Amino acid sequence: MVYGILHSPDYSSTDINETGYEIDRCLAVALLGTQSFTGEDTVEFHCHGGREVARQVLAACRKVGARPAEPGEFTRRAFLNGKLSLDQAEAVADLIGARSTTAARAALRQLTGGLDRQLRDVEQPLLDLAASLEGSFDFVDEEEVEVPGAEVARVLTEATARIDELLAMAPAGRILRDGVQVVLTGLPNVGKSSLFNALLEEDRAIVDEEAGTTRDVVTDQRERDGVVYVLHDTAGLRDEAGRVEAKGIDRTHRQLDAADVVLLLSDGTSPPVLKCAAPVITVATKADLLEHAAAVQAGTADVVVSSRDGQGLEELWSLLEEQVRSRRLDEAVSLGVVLNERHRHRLGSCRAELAELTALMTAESIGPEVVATMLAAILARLGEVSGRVFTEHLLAGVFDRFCVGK
Ligand SMILES: Nc1nc2c(ncn2[C@@H]2O[C@H](COP(=O)(O)OP(=O)(O)OP(=O)(O)O)[C@@H](O)[C@H]2O)c(=O)[nH]1
Ligand SMILES: [Mg+2]
Repeated sequence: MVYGILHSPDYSSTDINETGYEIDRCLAVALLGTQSFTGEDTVEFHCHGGREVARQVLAACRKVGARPAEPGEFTRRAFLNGKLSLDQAEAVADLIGARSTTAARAALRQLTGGLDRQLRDVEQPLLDLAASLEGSFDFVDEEEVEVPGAEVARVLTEATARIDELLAMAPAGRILRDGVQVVLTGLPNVGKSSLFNALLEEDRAIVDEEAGTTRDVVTDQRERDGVVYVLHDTAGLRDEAGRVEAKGIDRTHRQLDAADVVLLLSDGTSPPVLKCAAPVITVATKADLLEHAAAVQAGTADVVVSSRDGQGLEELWSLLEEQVRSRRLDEAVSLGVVLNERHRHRLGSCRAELAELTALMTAESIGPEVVATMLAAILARLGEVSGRVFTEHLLAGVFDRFCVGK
């Protein structure tokens, strides 16, 4: 580590005014050998902030042969030099992009090997089995090395169960990365925008007594206990809507398809029948106005709220938090397993291939060679998740989403 004067590169004399000029007084840190992030020799300049100094330092580096790094190049080099597995490299991007304290904590756990450890737990028994099978047909003439079918079946079942455990944490991964998608829906005028504002504690969406006020989807987010909730206020659902409102209602339906949780609001009138995959929390609104008939109807709702005086809002948050807990968020964070679409897809294929092999073994007696070949394919697929097996195409898909300098 050196503190000193950084000169422009054409400086070659003790008299700085002769051929070069002083750019900054800064700290230079040389990280030599394999201890750096990338595992290669690295020099860092810690200069004073501000665009001009940084620009000049970069220009000076370029003059002596340096070039700007490609997006994700540092992390790609770290991966290629064996400093990180592929899922750890992805955790770097997740850590940078983290939108909440919980997401950052989970990404850091993944970066320190969370998912990698879980993957090794799936992989190791399969590798051991592959080795025993290899033995069983290598030494067939010399000594009897038999791998009983029951043992093969046990290892396959165990691997399938472990993959299922990981896949069950996929929704948590998405929530950590993108937040919990909460869609408010119901008939026009039931108080969706009012509740949206109340949950955000901000006067964000237009509220009016006229039905059909909200046309477009209005989205905003807030963090609660380290989790990001992305709330979507939508156009009220009704059949007799005008042209523009009908377009808004189309958007409501699209939003419902992408929801993690739906809040179905009603202010005493019967709520519309919804077709959506996400769990629905029924919310009786305008509790401060409830008359007897409405109050009876409210009794069938999951929660009764008033955006005006705030009653029921904490209870509603508790129901939302319950939904998050059911997606195994705590477990994903503590294990450092933040699955993305790539992991999910490949683990899903692995699982399907394991099921195919298990079914084949049950249906007919197949030789150890066939099992070994299928096992090798499954291990290769698993290796793609961690990056122990990779192609240039796979790496491009991962590192292209990084920003420059990471
Ligand atoms: N007293 C009372 N009035 C409410 C409450 N929530 C909403 N309102 C009123 O109900 C009317 C409709 O509220 P909005 O929040 O605009 O309803 P919306 O469901 O978003 O309506 P659209 O966007 O038209 O579908 C407004 O006049 C609000 O002031 C509440 O909790 N208590
Ligand atoms: Mg509205």
